[in-house]
Amino acid sequence: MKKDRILIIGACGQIGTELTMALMKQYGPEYIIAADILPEAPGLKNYICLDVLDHPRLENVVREYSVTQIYLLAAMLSAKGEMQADTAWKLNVQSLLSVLKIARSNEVEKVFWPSSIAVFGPGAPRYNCPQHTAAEPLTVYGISKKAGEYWCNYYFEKYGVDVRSIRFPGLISHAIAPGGGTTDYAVEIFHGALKNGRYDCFLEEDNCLPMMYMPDAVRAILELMRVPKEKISIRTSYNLSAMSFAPCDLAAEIKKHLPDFRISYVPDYRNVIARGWPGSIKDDAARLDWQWRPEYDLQTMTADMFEHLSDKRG
Ligand code: AKB
Repeated sequence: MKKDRILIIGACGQIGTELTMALMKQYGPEYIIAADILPEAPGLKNYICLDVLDHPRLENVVREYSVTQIYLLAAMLSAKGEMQADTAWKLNVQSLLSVLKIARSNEVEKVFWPSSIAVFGPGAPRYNCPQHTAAEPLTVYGISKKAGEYWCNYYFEKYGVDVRSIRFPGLISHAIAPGGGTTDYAVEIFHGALKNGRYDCFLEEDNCLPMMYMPDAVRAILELMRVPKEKISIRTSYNLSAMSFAPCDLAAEIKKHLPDFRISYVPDYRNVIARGWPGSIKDDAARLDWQWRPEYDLQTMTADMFEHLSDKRG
């Protein structure tokens, strides 16, 4: 049987850092090609510096390493995307089109690409937002993810490219800080709490959003990529849910660990972006098609974050 060779584009980013480790464990480090825009990534075997917008070089890498699976994680997130609209659009959509074309004309068997709750806009139900509903994104990032979802569906329907996708909520990780997202407060707050005992939150206290702890997100990707093709009923992108909370809920949970923790609210333009997104998500299709179940809730995620971050601080 042919061995899988996995190319991870954006291996040093928020999802990539932990997903690369998990894929190395699953397949063996020799089968993983980790790529990112950074000149080097100490500790990553088979690391290559790659600009995902360089189509000919990307295709050469896929051919040279006989890549069978591509995980495309390079993207510009919602908050930063509003500041750099053209760059965000180009990076988020052009990279996907490039990967889909390369997958189609080479022997790439599967592609993974993350979408986001940012595809939804104010027209979607605020709570228990279903898989199929009005998706009227108001950010460049959201528009790029919505367009990307339909490109995935198009390449599957028209050319049979086996591309799989998840609409992620805000992701929380102790391993790496996110950059440029609207949900980043949920990570920054832990660092603020441990370093200064306080945090100035850029969302209003009751601005509820769907969130997920990174170990659940990584497991979701691994599970989705293992599911037999015929079980996958959604070829745009699957809704996925784990927990939903507002900044005041997270602050209250943090106080259980650090009773003197103080939070203040200084909402900025990111608060407006978050108000346009659903506060919670229904993920019946993922539960039915590939038996998705989250493991972490607000309590267990918070405890685990403190355990890891406190270890790092010694
Ligand atoms: C962001 O805040 O932009 C991302 C997302 C919800 O996709 N974390």
